Amino acid sequence: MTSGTTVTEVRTDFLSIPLDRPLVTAAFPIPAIDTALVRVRTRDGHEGVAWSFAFGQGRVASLVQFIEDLGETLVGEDALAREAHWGWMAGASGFIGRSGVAALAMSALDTACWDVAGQAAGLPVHRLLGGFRTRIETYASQGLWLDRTVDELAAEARDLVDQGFRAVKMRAGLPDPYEDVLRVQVVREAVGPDVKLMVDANQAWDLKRTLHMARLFAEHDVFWLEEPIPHGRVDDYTAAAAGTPMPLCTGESNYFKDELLTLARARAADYVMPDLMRMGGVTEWMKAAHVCEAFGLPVTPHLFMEHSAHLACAAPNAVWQEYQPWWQPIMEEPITVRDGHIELSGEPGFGIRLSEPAVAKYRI
Ligand code: SMN
Ligand code: MG
Repeated sequence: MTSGTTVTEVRTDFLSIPLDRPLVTAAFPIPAIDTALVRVRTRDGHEGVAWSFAFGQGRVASLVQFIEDLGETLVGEDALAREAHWGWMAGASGFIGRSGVAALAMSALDTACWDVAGQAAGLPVHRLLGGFRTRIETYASQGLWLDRTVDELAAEARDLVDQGFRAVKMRAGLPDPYEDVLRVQVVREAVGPDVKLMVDANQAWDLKRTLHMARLFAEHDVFWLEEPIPHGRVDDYTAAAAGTPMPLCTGESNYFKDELLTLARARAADYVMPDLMRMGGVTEWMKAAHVCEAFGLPVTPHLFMEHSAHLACAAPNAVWQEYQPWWQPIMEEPITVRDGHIELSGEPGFGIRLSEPAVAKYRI
């Protein structure tokens, strides 16, 4: 049986979206946002839009190939059968490993099907999924990278506050711990006492260094300390969560709800940060959020604000959508931030309208 939501085409475009200057974290420098853009088209003319990305065109080429391979199996199927597709894609990926490129591919396809589901229902995804709220607090994550001088840090931080952000995230993880502390102090002084300041160390430290740094940062009122330790060291995260004066945030590098369940059971975080790609899309992201809810843990979505803000508005335990405008250049209309919140419209699906000229410009 076929219906209006039967998939007629899955189209994948390979884009490289340039950055003004490379992003520098403790993990690696990032020259451009290389993206696999997915469009799932259906008989009734719906077009579900989603994407996954990686750093490096060779890696994205393999992602595009994986998406095309899994995407072919959706053609002729009902886009609304999201659980069935997710299970099938996970099963088909199991032999080579479901995390990594497979999860990223599943994420774009699953998320695009959710966009179709919203369009077909005439509802924005945040209402389709739960409708807990229509706006979510956001923090600026687009600046304050590790390569900035202290003068640049101060100017950038002030500029973000002038743009209306009430919370900002900076990076840490330099070889000299006192340089990190000085930079945190500079940003705190630049933003003043009323703006929340998150610090992300991108897995640069071990447990001892984390405890030491956290004590030094505490003087500057750090709202959360993010991913200080390699993400798989759950025992060390448990010790860090118990021992750092400020809340600990982790989860962006973990895959699927099972790994977030492990973190939750181990009390290894105060804020859990599920990443849409590493969850394999909306279907699993929401389950992961509910797993965390069962442990009384807040979730804070990692990146992908165009999609994840909907999930944050649907999940009662979600807080703080990361504001990262990497994909704004391919949108017809920018995301609205008002009073430090991302506000969602009532448009069906994710309400994403792509700028075709921009997509054509960045296509490689
Ligand atoms: C981050 C993630 C991906 C690329 C650069 C930086 C960072 C974040 O960990 O949480 O935004
Ligand atoms: Mg991070």
